[in-house]
Amino acid sequence: MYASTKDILEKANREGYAVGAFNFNNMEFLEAIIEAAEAEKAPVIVATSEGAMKYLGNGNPFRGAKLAYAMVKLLADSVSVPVALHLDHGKHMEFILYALSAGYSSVMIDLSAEPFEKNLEGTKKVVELAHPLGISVEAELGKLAGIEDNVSSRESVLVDPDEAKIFVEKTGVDFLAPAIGTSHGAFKFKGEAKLDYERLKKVKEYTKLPLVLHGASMVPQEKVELANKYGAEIKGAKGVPADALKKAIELGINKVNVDTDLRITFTAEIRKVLSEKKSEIDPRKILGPGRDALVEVIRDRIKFLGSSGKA
Ligand code: PGH
Ligand code: CA
Ligand code: ZN
Repeated sequence: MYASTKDILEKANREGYAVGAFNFNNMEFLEAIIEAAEAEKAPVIVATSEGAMKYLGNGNPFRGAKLAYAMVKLLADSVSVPVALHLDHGKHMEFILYALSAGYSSVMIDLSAEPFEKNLEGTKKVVELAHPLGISVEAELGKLAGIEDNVSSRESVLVDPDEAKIFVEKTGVDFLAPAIGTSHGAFKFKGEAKLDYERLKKVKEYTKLPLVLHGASMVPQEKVELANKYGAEIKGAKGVPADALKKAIELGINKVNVDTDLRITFTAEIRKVLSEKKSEIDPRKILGPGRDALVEVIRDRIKFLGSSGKA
């Protein structure tokens, strides 16, 4: 059923598990995510970025937002598990407004690259717009570390727990993404993967909100190898290790954002089909195996996060 992100995440926060928030750009990804959630009897969040809105609308993001909502609503209402639609990394007010008026369950306003005061003011404005519509809001504090960042610059961009407390009180935001050392994409760590658990623990203690981990893909090595075997060049790809993700969930992460793992899985499978079946020209026979591979990976991830059976 089409659901509220807030209901999904507050239950996860009370009961101490995490829910997957999976990005999609097309029908195949969306169907795979919802099929996997239904098979696992798990609540799930599906998310479009601003770029996904543009892509779905073939250049018209408001049309993309409405198409995303129409597809999600229809598919969500055809299954028994709660499915919420979220705007991921909303950075521009027009995209926030497209999501609010299209019927999204929640929006992220990401002003984390701005100074603290500007982030606070902008987030507060979005909360004031969204809450009367029954739509919940996620914000981010600190910047996600890039792979090239050294330790000293990393320190300065991670979330400040004292700021998090003030930010949450003043904005009324529903969920918070604290930067604790992850980054987006397939190359997350140069050396050893290090997350700042002390910071995470304090942010949870000070805010008590459902917390969000961005850049949470695990980058399964068998998928990287499959992709590389069939012509990809993503050697050295590295994600968040299993024990680090487990520990982050134990310390209060309730929403785990996953995009990269789905991209690698889908394209690896398609590379395989294209290279093994050179006479195949039916897009369904090329994309279909990609969709099937996604279902398996998403089911595994849902189990790992602890949300199986929580619908
Ligand atoms: C993410 C996804 N989306 O908002 O944070 O991160 O690149 O690790 O999948 P990944
Ligand atoms: Ca950021
Ligand atoms: Zn993110």
